[in-house]
Amino acid sequence: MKERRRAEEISGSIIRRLRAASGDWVSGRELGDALGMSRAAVWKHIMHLRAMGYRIEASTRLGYRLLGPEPLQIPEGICSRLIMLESIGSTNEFARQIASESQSWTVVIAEVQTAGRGRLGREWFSPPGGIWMSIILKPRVPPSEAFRCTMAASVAVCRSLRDLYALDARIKWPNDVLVNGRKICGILTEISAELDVINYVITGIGINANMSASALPEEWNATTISAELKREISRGELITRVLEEMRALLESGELYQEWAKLSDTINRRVRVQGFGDVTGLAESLEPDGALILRRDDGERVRILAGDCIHLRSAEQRRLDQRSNICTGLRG
Ligand code: BT5
Repeated sequence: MKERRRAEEISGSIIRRLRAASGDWVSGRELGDALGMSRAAVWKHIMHLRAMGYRIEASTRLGYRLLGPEPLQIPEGICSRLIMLESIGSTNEFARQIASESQSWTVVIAEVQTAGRGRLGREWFSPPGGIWMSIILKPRVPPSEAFRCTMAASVAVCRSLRDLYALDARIKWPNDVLVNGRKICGILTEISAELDVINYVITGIGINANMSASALPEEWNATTISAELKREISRGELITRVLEEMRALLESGELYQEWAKLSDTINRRVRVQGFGDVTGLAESLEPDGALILRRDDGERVRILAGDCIHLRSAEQRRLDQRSNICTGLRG
């Protein structure tokens, strides 16, 4: 454990030095001298950084240089405090540790997460180039309304992706943003509360921004902004827009309506797993975040949380089969 932490510190220090050179070369000897290690040891750390997703060019004559991603530029005053980290286990975990003594709208952003997490302890892959951020909020609402933070984050991400890049972003209940049916963003809201008051809420937002889609396993059915647009974007601009939108949405009386409007889940056949396993038609969404599902036997159920799989409708399956037959004939 100690060794791993030491290795992480060295990697962080190499990245800081490469970043300070703004894309220029830094020799292996210079890095070795600064860190008190051999050039061979520096090379080992460079390999480790590459495995984490950093794009580092190496030349035996010139040394090393960092290729993208661009440093984040976020205007001051967008939040009460902005903490930018090179590498951290999880921004949500970091935020949790400082939450009690932090003001509402403290934002933590990391270039890389080494133990990024999804819901129920699942792993969240967080290489360089993505947007990994957590927002500490202290809303004066009962704990049952904490879901509004997830709502606001998902609507803010959708609107930003639509307005800035004309991407057809939609919300998959309860906490994903999809583009062309593929996951581009995941949201994890964690809360500390008494029975009737919220101490704090931490809303973690992970957006696959400037990352190659090939780094994401096919079975995740995921995509990235740069893969959709075939170009890289300014992450600073996107973060700024998401935070502005989110703040306005949390204060607006239209949040639930906007959230329901952007839903990709309504009117689909879905399977929801969590507390039980239910299949049926997603009929509507309620202001507290619940999904109303009509089961195949006609009974309506109200579900507050779970993993939702969009199933293809019988009609869609028929169309797909027909097009397969057509392709077969052509082939
Ligand atoms: C989520 O969980 O979608 C919530 C993700 C929240 C990530 C943010 S990043 C900043 C903050 N700090 C953290 O530590 N977390 C938050 P869930 O619905 O449980 O989805 C997790 C599943 O998505 C995994 O089991 C994988 O199948 C898949 N997955 C993992 N990494 C992914 C990625 N980068 N893009 C798309 N899918 C991914």
